[in-house]
Amino acid sequence: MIVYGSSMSPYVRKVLAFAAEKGLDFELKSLGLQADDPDFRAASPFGLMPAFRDGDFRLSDSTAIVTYMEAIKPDPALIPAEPRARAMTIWWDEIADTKFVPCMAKMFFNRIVCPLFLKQEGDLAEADRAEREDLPKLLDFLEPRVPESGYLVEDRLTLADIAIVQPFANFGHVGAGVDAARHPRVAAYVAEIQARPSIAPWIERERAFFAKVGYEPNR
Ligand SMILES: N[C@@H](CCC(=O)N[C@@H](CS)C(=O)NCC(=O)O)C(=O)O
Repeated sequence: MIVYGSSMSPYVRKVLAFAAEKGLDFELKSLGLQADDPDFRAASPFGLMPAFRDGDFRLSDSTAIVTYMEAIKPDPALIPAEPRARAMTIWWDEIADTKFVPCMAKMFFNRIVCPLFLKQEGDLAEADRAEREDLPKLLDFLEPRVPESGYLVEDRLTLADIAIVQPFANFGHVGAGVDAARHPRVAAYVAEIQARPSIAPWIERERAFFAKVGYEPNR
């Protein structure tokens, strides 16, 4: 199995973490945004990462890819079978992809992607506004929904947790950490899930990259 993309993308890191939690054997083919690699393009017609290949089967979109992984290797179950738990898991995945990631992207794109990869000035005002106005609203939403168990669905690890914590790694990269005094449950929850061996090494690798290129969050 091949996953195409960069772990810096929360969508890609979600797939990498999911595959690792499943114990699937995969290789990451590292690519930048809109890469023209023909294998990547064959799997991702719109040029979005992650893309995926298993033999002659090609696919893109993180949720589609993890759905395939769940079907070919049901154990351990990361997308529950029980109807309500299953629906809630997909809901959390969607919240991650359509609420948390777009908020994070305003900061990550303008503070990191623009200066570091595109060699152009980012819209720092937009990044600051997202951090000041959008992020606290999302954290206020999440704070009362983090259960005592430390898992969002079925009191055990599911795709819901794997998806929701990914943008938080990028929040960290851009210097927008969670204030544990204001959002203590979120802070503890994110730290716990991110520490899993399926996730932590990717974040470490990204931090090492930023340290190597001398990146300091530009705010
Ligand atoms: N819904 C897709 C979103 C994928 C996506 O937007 N990936 C971004 C990177 S985080 C990308 O490849 N962007 C390149 C572009 O927009 O041209 C998924 O879940 O995989």
